[in-house]
Formats: sequence, structure tokens, C-alpha cells
Amino acid sequence: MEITEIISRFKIDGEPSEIKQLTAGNINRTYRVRIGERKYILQNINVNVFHDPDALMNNIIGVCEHLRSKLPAGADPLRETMNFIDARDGRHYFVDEDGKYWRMYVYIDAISYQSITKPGLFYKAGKAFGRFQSMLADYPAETLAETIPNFHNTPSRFEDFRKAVENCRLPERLSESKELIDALLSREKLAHIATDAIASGEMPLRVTHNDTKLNNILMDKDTEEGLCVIDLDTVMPGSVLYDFGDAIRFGASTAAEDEPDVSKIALDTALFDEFTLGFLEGTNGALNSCELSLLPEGALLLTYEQAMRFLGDYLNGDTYFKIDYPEHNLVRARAQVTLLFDIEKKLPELHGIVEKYIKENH
Ligand code: GN1
Ligand code: MG
Repeated sequence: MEITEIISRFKIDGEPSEIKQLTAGNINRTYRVRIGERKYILQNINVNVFHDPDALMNNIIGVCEHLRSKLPAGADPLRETMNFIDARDGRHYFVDEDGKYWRMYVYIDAISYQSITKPGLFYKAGKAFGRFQSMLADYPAETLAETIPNFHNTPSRFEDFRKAVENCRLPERLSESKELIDALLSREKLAHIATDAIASGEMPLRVTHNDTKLNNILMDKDTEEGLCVIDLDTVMPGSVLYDFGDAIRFGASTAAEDEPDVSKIALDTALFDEFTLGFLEGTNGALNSCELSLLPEGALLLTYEQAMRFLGDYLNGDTYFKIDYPEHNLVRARAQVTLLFDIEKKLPELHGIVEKYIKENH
């Protein structure tokens, strides 16, 4: 179906004067659309990844309403929360004749960053994700559907990875990945950090974002304050380690998550420091001592998990992540493993940073 036809199925008057495909995101296809004075985002929900788009949209609408109710006086709800447009049939999405699911929301004129380009920016990112977490602290988590079952269940990710290795039908890919595979399989113990703490009752389940890449925060163009956290498809009950850890994995690395030159990849401890400060301010005393003491392990865990996900996808024949070239998932996995090694090395230093801020607050 033509894009213009799809757009016409949403409750917006007027004809689009500009449609532009945006390239960010590894999962969904996204367009920016101008209609009259206003811009919108039109997004094709990837149903191979999100099997229940109806439940997914109900999650998001509920979470957005809750966030809106928490905005301080004077905040602009059109910029500080996502505003979805219903389809003409009253649903939160439109299904086209090919069975594709589409949603639309009001475009927010702001910046999102792929990497940290100046001091202070990652502090603001930490604050935005921390605040997101605390604004949802009283959200009824039991009403949230699990949009991707076991999304950050690392032991289950480890099993998936092991199976991808075992069942791989691409011998060349298997042999060129051998070193990475060995590094990942030998670290099975890591996979249990969060799930064990949750099972013991020491680590609470919270409503978490679960995809806290830097580029999922829209920031004000002038002040660079975090305006709105986007990409809410994976908001589900989870551990704070997932949100903290994934943000560090992506944002505190000295290189992109798919950097081919591994000599450029390390964990920037100054960025870790900034983010930690912002995150602790944003969560505003809500984290318990178990959560605080394991924050650095969160970074380790999520980097480990992401390495297994990228490499597993490579061994499975690239069925999940969008790729730009055939070796893309291998390059991504190698980058993540490089970062993982560096985080392992710096773990004591990272604990020192977290402890410094805990002491300052007591
Ligand atoms: C995907 O769609 P995007 O780019 O925000 C993925 C994340 C990964 C990330 C790696 C639903 O996120 O879990 O960490 O790629 N989202 C899903 O770049 O799998
Ligand atoms: Mg995203």
C-alpha cells in the first residue's frame, strides 16, 4: 500500500507535503511526515520481533498517559511525552492489506545523539533515563504485557546463543567467529548476575525501558536537557541493571557499537562517572543497596548479552537485526566483546565511582 494511503487512514486532516524515511533504529521502519504545519512519525511495527502489536500499543499508550500525568506544571506534553494518533477505525494502529502494522505519533523537534560529543551530555542522559524510571515507579507493572518474552533474561539469551552455535549451518561463519564464540561461552557465569539477584528477592522488579541507547532520548536543541524518552516498545518489568547497563554499553563506549576497528573501542570511565551521577539524581534515592552495588555489573551483563545477540544472529543467518553489509553482525559482536573485556578490566574502578556517589549522598 502507498505510504500516502496509509497516512490517510489516521485521524489527521490534510495531505502530506513531505515524507522522508529515517534511517535510525535496528528494528522498525520509520518515516517523518509533514502535514500542514505539523510533523508526524509514521512507523511500521516489526511483527517478526513484536508478535503482539495490539498488546504492545496498549502498553505504550498506558505508559505515555502515566508519564503525561507526572509532568511538572509548565511542561509541554506535546514535546515531553509521545502523542499517538488513532487510526480512523479507532484503534491505536492501522493494519494495511499486506498485514503490516503502522502507528503514527506527533514528531518532536529535538536532537538525539548517536554518541557523546561534549562533556555534560551524558550526565543529562543519565538524568533522563533515571527520571523515566522514577516516573514509572508507581505504574501498575502487572498490566504490562511482555512484548518480547525473556527479553533481558540473560540465562535464556545464553541458551539461545548456545543453540545458535550448535545448530549453525554456515560453517564459514562458525569458523571465523570461533574466538568470539569461545569468549562468550566461557563466561556463562556472568549471565546469572541479575536473574539470581531477582530470584533471591534482593533485586526488585521495576518498570524498565530495556532499550536505553543514547539515541532513544530526545534532547532540547538549545539546552540539551532530556525532553522525552522514546522507543517504548520494550517497556516491561525488569531490573534497573538493564536500563543502566544498556545505556553505559552504548553511550560510554569510545566508539560506535558497530565500530570495525577494535583498537578504538574502550569504556570511557569519565562518561561512566557522568552518567552514574545523572542516573542516581534521576532515580532520586529509589534504588536499594543491592541495585546500587551491582550497577557496574549491569554494564558488563548488557554488553555480554548484546554480544551474544549480535553473534547469534550472525550464526543464524541475520534474521533479526537490520544489517547494512553481510559481516555487520560479526563486526558488531566483535565490538561488543572488545568492550566487554575492557569493562571486566575496569570493574573495580567502576565500583569506586558508584561508591563515591553513594557516600556523597549519605
Ligand atoms: C535494537 O531498534 P533499536 O535500534 O532501538 C534492539 C535492542 C538492541 C539494539 C542494538 C527490540 O534496538 O534490544 O540493544 O537494537 N531492540 C529490540 O543496537 O530487539
Ligand atoms: Mg531505538
